Amino acid sequence: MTLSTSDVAMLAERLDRAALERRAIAKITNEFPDMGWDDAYRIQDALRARIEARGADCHLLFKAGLTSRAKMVQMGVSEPVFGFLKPDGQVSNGDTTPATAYIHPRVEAEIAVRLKRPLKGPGCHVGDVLAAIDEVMVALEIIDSRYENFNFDLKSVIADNTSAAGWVLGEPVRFRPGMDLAHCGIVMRINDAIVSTVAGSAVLGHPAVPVAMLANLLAAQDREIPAGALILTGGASAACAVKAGDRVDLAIQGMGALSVHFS
Ligand code: OOG
Ligand code: MG
Repeated sequence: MTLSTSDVAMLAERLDRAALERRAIAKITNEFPDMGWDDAYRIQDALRARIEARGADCHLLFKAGLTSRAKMVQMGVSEPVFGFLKPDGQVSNGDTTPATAYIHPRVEAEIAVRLKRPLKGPGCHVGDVLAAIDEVMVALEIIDSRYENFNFDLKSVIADNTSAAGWVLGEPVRFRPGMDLAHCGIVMRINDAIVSTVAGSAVLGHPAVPVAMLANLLAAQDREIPAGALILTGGASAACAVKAGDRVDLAIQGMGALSVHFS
């Protein structure tokens, strides 16, 4: 831990403003190269406190990111990160969202899970996660880094709440034993052209793995993933830039499909 409480507050405000004003900023590690991992999550927590002070309730909305090899290669990093989703970022399935609501939006094909019971680490593993999943959903995350040219390192992106901006969910599907989240096919199309075909196992071998990692990370702060939590498990393939006029369709075997349009 190297940042003072006032630096943490100042950086959270800088990132919050950049998002509100849709203006990209330099990555914060340029100015604070010695900041620690704990500092990065302290800034993210301060950012969440600012957003919740405006009336949003984020306590059931979690996301993992950089959980597939394709995403890690695309962003030049080697470890997953965790953040939260903003309630007002949700776009209904089939709806239109203005491209101007973002700085430089990209879409990601993800599997989302909803828990029926809490998950508490340390020692949380895939078996615990599978026993706790109530529903699974097709999910499209609309990420939007607050950093210029989507250029960041892990600490900067954690502080920036892992580029969280928008999200779209398909219809919830009851999770049944035997439902295979690793070998299900995932197909994303933009304007009818296939941009990715991948399987659930692209996400750390199984999308339940990042959920267990999140429970274990929260345990270090004596927190848990509560019952009822929604978790986006991370892009299974590289993120794709989108612009006004684009239509995105995402289908996952056994879970259904969703679509969203950018105006
Ligand atoms: C960081 C967030 C990544 C995912 O699903 O991998 C993420 C980024 O790539 O901007 O949400
Ligand atoms: Mg994502």
